[in-house]
Amino acid sequence: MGTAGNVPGPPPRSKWAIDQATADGALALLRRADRVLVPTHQNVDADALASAIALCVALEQVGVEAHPVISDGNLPHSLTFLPFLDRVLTYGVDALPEFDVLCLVDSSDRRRLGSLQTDHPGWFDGSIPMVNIDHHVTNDRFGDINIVFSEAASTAEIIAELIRAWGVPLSEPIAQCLLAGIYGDTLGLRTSATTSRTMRTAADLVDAGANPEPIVDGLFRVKPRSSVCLWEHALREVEWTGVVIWTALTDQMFKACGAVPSEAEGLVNFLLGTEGSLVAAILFANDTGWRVSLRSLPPDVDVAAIAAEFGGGGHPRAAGCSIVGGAEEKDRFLARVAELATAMHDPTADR
Ligand SMILES: [Mn+2]
Repeated sequence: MGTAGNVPGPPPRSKWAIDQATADGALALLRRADRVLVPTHQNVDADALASAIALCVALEQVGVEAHPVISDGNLPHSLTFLPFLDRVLTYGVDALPEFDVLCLVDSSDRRRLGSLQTDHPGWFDGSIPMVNIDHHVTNDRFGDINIVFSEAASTAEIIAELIRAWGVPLSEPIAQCLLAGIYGDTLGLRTSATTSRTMRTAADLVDAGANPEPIVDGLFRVKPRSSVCLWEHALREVEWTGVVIWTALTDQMFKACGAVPSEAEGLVNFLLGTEGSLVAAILFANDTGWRVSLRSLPPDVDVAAIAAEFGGGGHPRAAGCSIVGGAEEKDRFLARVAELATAMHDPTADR
């Protein structure tokens, strides 16, 4: 296949593979458990929750009792289209059962678990066996068994492969969950992390009975009026430094609109389409300062590396961190992001 002009070719084929002995070892550990807890990261997204649900349903088919748990107690309205939500426990709302093994999916580290982890640090200190299934490049491999592939575009892709390795049949609800996870992290097979393999896995899931339409509606089309209200407020406050386009969201804005933080997730991707910007940022005001969501447009700007300088992490094109302090710390942060992004970016590579 030729490429026209200076348009780069497709990304290299994704070659990651789950070692059969590792898959068997994970299943053996999970089978030894009386009960497994599968907590999601805070600000749960489609990939995290759908992967947790799919994994628990698959485990049930091999006789393992496992429960997905929303660790920060907040189920985003946009995820209510997922199947088997009645099986999901919400921390702080539902009583958690006794458990003896933990399986973390889509969490780069244990601190990502939010209030579940801060309320019960002893559960995550290594005394309870842990399986770690993830695709974040910043994953610190905290598990007793780690199934971590940063080349995978979503954790759901890894779960699909793991279920295959375990020989568990791919039922229609499992396929529906996994396709939702893939669509969630790839924005409907559109991000640069999306490989031909991601698309093949998605096609296999459709063949297994998954229906993309309710996923596209649920994730990208249908939104509450409160989201439009929040976007209206956020867009009015947008500032553009030339390199960084950003806006800040305050509690007052969320209150005025009756909106929740997850309703701002699409906004950062919208801002990223601004010509001339390298990085888009949304700053969520909190008690100690700001929680920041970062996205990069050019492939050579690695926001995971930028976020890491501020104690955060994520993916090269989508990452997050926190700023402690007030307006001065915020301005210093934004200036540093601009400086780092400019240093990383080769303008001659623009097309
Ligand atoms: Mn993910």
